[in-house]
Amino acid sequence: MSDPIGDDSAEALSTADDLLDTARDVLEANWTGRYTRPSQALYPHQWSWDSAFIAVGRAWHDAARARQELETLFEAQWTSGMVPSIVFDPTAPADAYFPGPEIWQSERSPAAPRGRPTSGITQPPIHARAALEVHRRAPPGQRAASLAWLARLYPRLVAQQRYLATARDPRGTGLAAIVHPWESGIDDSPAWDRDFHRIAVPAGDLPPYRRRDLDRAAAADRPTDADYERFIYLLALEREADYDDARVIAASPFLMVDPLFNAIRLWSEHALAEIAGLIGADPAPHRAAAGEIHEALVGKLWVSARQRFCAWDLRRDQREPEDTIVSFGPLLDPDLPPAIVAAICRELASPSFRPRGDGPHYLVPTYDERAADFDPERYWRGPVWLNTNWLVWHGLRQHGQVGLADEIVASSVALVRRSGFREYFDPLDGSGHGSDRFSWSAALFTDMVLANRSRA
Ligand code: 9WN
Repeated sequence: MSDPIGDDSAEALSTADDLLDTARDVLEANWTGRYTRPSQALYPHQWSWDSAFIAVGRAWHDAARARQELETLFEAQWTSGMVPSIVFDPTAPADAYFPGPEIWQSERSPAAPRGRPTSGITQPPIHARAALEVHRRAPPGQRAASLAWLARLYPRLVAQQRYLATARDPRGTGLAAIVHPWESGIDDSPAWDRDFHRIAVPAGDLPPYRRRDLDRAAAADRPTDADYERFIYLLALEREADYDDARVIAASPFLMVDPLFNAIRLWSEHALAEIAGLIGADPAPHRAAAGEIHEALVGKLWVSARQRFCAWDLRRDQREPEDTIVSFGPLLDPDLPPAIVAAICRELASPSFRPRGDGPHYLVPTYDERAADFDPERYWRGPVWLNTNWLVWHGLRQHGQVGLADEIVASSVALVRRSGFREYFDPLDGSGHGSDRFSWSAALFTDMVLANRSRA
């Protein structure tokens, strides 16, 4: 793309059939029989929000597996309601991923499922929204099975949301806090650098470990060793607290309110209201919960002097100023005031995220390209990811911003055409980074292209 908005969306979509076939192959190859691995080499277990994204894409051609994907994940839900970020696959080799089950030791928590090792933290609660999308795509002959599935999943989805609204909101702010950057799913984002980089790992505190990700991906694409050490240190503190939420929150040096995480929570509450209507439950509590999150998002995370949503470091009561993809998350709120929607769209179309010039450019970078530490290749510190593209695309369409939304689809198609179903992409030259044949890239590409074709 020589021009950031030059690719013709209609043409890109009509010529994407070969890529849709490859996307299907990727999902097929990564299917284990019960769930889909994010990627064969780098992520050989089940990840929480990956499974939700994957189910959304799969639903277009294999509704039964899409349902199974989410059901498998929720089998490992903790009794607290928490859905763990990783469910470990006992058939994967022990050295397949670090940190593995022997490091997490989820069995230390009485709330963890017995005999099913998981991580001890969560990920963004996109699952209710994903379940609704899966149901909407059910072929007519599967409507009854799909409704029965929704009815089975509903109490689990409600428990997941209730957990976040209670255990993760100890100060009653209306917003859920995360205790580890991995919980955001946007792990290494500059959005919380100021807080995260203050964490000094005491010398000799961590036993030696070997990063497995660097065996399988380029070091320049992955988090630095210093950041990785902080990730593992936080994990160790949470493990020491036996993953007891009150103790973790009291001990964690990282306590962050992420606008994207909470916008996803809100979006899922609206989805739960719709699901409740479909299965004969009461939608009202979900609409009320969404309303409360809306008030808190706008009241506490919108920084009018900066004209953007900012992450909130709860420990220091500071709004983080970095301009990242998480600031666009609240577009998922259908009740966002038009003036705020307009401000977000201005930022998305600004030189920070969509520079106009002679060189190629692809949407949407995950960090302000004009920031001194913008890095077009490193994990969450600049590259385009297809899951954040999908979320922003949904948010824009919901607010009638079809032009910008179509540009995101066109960029996504152009990136995949150029580099395949990579985990993330350099917004400046479109090169692929991280793992290859990445499941959510295949799934969400499928969803964006097919939904756009049918304007579904
Ligand atoms: C840690 C699986 C996961 C995604 C996250 C992404 C990355 C893991 C890692 O991979 O995180 O959970 O080892 O880097 O940041 O969003 O769910 O695809």
